[in-house]
Amino acid sequence: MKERLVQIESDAERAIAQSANLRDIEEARLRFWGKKGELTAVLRGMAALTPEERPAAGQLVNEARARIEARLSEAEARLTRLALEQKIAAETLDITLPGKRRSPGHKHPITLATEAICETFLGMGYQIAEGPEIEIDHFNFELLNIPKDHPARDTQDTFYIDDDVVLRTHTSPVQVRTMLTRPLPIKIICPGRVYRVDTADATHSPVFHQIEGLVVDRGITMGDLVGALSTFAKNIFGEDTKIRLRPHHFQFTEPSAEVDVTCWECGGKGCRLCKNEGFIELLGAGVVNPKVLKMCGIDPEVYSGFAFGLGIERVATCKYNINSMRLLYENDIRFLRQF
Ligand code: FA5
Repeated sequence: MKERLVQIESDAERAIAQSANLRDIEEARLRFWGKKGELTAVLRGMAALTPEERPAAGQLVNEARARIEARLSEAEARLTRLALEQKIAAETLDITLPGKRRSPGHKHPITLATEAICETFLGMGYQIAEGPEIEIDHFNFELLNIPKDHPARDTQDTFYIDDDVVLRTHTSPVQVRTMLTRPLPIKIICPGRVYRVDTADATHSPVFHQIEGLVVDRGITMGDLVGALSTFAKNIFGEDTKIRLRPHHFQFTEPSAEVDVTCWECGGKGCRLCKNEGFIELLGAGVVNPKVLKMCGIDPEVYSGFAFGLGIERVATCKYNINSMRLLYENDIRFLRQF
């Protein structure tokens, strides 16, 4: 039996030394230690020994088993390390390969124009107010002195959700919401999206953006409106820009005006861009109608105000010399990259 054990141990040593991977080790373990393994057979053979022979034989088998097991474990650890090293080597990143270039996005011209306009008014002490795009008829029309069936509604026909709920046609309902909720004096602007049943063309879109302005305090006059709008126009279009007010009609301002700025292309001399007018129309404005103040709970004998509403797309197309509003919505990357 002793010779047999020496033989098994030397076979095991050779098998372990020849193992190239973990599977070989596992096979070696089975060969000596499995159910039909060589060492297992020797152990079974001990049943044939006499009780006196058994302890010494058992010790021999145990010692051989411990040595073989130690070699197996050591080889297993070495081959595991080797397998890991090979895996790491195979997965090494090739940092010399050129990377994928990601082009960083940038702001859309409508956002750029909105930010420029807001910054100008924030610099003059205005605060930003907000209102919902889904508005009730009461705020969008009625409290702005545009009763149901009034012809003034025709120019701002919109998408009705039901008889009383509309997609807002202008940012003016935020005037009403502000007057009903904020303490006086009021000095706000409100940028936002608005909706109208307008056919898309070079100067119109059914969904567009406006910025509303509202100032209510004691002693506010048309002069304050002119001052605020000239500062705005100079900041956005350049120091030499002048504004011109043409009489107009809005139900919620009295008097009302449409406000033009001198054409930045020709400086007011007249050219193709301004259709020889020297001016380009930008917004609607006026002194807040006392009726509106009253409907919003403000005493028109004590307080007065001015309001204006400008189309952001109009400012963007003017400021960045874009000849059609449609380009702002097509999301053509070649166009957008220019800003
Ligand atoms: C109004 O919307 C008034 N709420 C403005 C106002 C506010 C007047 C406060 C007085 C006091 P109007 O419909 O003119 O007015 O629109 C204002 C601006 O929005 C226009 O000058 C134009 O620049 C822009 N605009 C109007 N319709 C469209 C459209 N379909 N697409 C793009 N811009 C438009």
